[in-house]
Amino acid sequence: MKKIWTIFCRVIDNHGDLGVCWRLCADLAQRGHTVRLWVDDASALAWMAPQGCAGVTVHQWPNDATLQALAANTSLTAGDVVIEAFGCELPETFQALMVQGESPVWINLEYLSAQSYVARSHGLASPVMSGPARGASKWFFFPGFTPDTGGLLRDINNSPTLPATFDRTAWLSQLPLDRPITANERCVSLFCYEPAALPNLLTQLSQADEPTRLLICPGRPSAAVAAATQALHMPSSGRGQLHISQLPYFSQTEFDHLLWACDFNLVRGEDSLVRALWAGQAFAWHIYPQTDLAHHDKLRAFEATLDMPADLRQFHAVWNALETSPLPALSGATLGRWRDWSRHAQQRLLAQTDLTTQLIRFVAQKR
Ligand code: TRH
Repeated sequence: MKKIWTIFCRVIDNHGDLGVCWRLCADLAQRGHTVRLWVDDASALAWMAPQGCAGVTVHQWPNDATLQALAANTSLTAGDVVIEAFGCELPETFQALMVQGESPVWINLEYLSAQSYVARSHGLASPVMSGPARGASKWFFFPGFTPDTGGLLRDINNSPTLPATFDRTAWLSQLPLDRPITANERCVSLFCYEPAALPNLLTQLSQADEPTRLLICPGRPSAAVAAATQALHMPSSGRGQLHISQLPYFSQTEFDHLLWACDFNLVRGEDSLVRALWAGQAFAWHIYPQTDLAHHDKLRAFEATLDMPADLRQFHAVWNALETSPLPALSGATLGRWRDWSRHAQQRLLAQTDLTTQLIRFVAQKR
């Protein structure tokens, strides 16, 4: 049965909170559900989802007065399902609305991790101990990489995997770049925070046997590359075998195409990691760094769960500053092996039920 879903999202930093929520909203809507997204900063949707999505309405995170007025004047209800993304606290007035009449299923959608606590905690109930919804229960829903977790977002409308019909050359040739990409250049996309090994990567690529086009995403990656080229006294467009080009912000759909088109994708955070897995090209992950270094265990769990090859683990150790040795060399043969591993991981994950399907089933059991 089609349902009304209410999703609350707070943008903590970067683009992943909204990126994940938007993919979920659009996927639910494309399956015929009605979705209301309440978000405190929707500005990134202007480039992430410029066309919007039929069935999804976007609202500014409400204050209590707005909610009270809406409830009084428009008979706003909590809907059938309420998702609190990444532990963002729901407004108290909305919580009060949720306990009037038939209560919606209340889901806390958590961050993605391959660590073992995920399977243990997925689907557990958490009693609400205080506030207007005291006595109600919310349910933990954990995305993950194994069948005993909530799975990964894999939207039904946009093919997340590389289709045979995708024309890589045509797609790359329409990019607004400073210089067209030539047939012999291999393409590497860069979406990262500030990796300490970035100068090492630029130096290595500039001295490699094969020419490389490094395609830099805007924002933090672009700033990090500017700082690294300056420190290396390298021209901002690269030198030797390396040519550096700046990318515009893409929609999520076009961002996926970037990952399909490149020979090696340097991704970060949560959503772009999942999309790199679906793209099935060689990739490496810059994990979101945490001050208590909790991301070290998270990274190792990911490597172990997907049975990552030793030299790619070594690349990750250096790229994520767990080690300070030079990065493994990115030869064509190495990237080819990493691509084979990535496709194997992709096939394994495609055999599992996707997150939205699991979420819909979970909700049906709870209501
Ligand atoms: O931006 P991120 O670093 O987000 C992070 C992580 O989610 C992290 O786990 C979380 O704690 C932190 O945010 C708050 O990386 P991520 O998750 O890959 O999100 C980026 C989103 O931006 C993703 O949905 C893809 C999208 N994107 C585009 O749509 N177009 C673009 O041009 C670019 C560069 C990104």
